[in-house]
Amino acid sequence: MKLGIFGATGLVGQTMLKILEERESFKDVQVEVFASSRSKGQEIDYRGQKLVVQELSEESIKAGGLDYALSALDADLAAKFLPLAAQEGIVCIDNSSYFRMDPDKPLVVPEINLDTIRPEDKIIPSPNCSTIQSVIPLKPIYDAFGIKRIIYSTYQSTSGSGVGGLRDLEEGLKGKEPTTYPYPIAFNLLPHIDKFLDNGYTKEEMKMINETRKILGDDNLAITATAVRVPVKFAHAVSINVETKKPFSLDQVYKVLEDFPGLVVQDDPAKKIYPMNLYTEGKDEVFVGRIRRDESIENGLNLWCTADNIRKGAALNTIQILEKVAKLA
Ligand code: 2RA
Repeated sequence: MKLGIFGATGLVGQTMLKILEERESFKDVQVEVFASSRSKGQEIDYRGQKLVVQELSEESIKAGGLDYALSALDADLAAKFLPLAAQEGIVCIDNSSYFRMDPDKPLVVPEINLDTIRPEDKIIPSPNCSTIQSVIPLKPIYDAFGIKRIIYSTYQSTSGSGVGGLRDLEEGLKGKEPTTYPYPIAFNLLPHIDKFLDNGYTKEEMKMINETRKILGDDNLAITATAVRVPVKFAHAVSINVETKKPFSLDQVYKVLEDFPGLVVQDDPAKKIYPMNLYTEGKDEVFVGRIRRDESIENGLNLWCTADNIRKGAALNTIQILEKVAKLA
């Protein structure tokens, strides 16, 4: 099996390679790395060898003989290159937003909806980072009690904006002006992630709303979201307020969350145990805590969840999809 990493030199591409190295299932897979012409010829260490970065182009895709690709390309480059790769028969797992809402494509979180992938799918989109970590605790609640309404408030780390976001935080702490964000992120919060749309929401907020509906398979779900960038390097947090259709007990909620794969309940306020961004960095699981009733309505529930946005929110989710599609796990 020959696997290409598209966009191998960025934060997500590098994390894909790190996770592939960690996973026994990929030890016999031949890996090739692709990026823009700026990175051509650069060498990347992988399993004791040096991988030479190739320029991603129509020619290199045609000549590559790849079976699968993990793509960490931006939406515009994914739009340009993935259909070409698909035409060559390469199955592409895509981290970009470009194909996510295409009604002819699935939108996959392996713990939830692997069954939506059809054998003929050549481009398989992976959701937005903050969506992935939110739908994982929501899915068992949806199945057990039904969901009427969701209110998301996100606290998203600067790595979500790539190296530029990390640099703005680091340099901002030394008093330098930002170059990625419109305002300083050091000692500040920005209620602004991605572009503003005509309805006053940002694209990030609408991604959470639309992608959640698609993954849970419920177009009528009432959802609202506020997405905020916070001065944290890695891991996003999301405060989730849910109104369920059926009544629940908190014991039932704990049980369905504890039984769900990829989810860890960290919730003991008396011992000051709750999920935190700092301790989530580098972890594969989604963490959930601060589980309590929203006492202002009849069937209301509050959750706080964290996940490493570059791992489960991006690189790891695509790799878990690939493992299933290529029958490696
Ligand atoms: C962010 N959701 O955190 C983005 C990354 N895909 O900005």
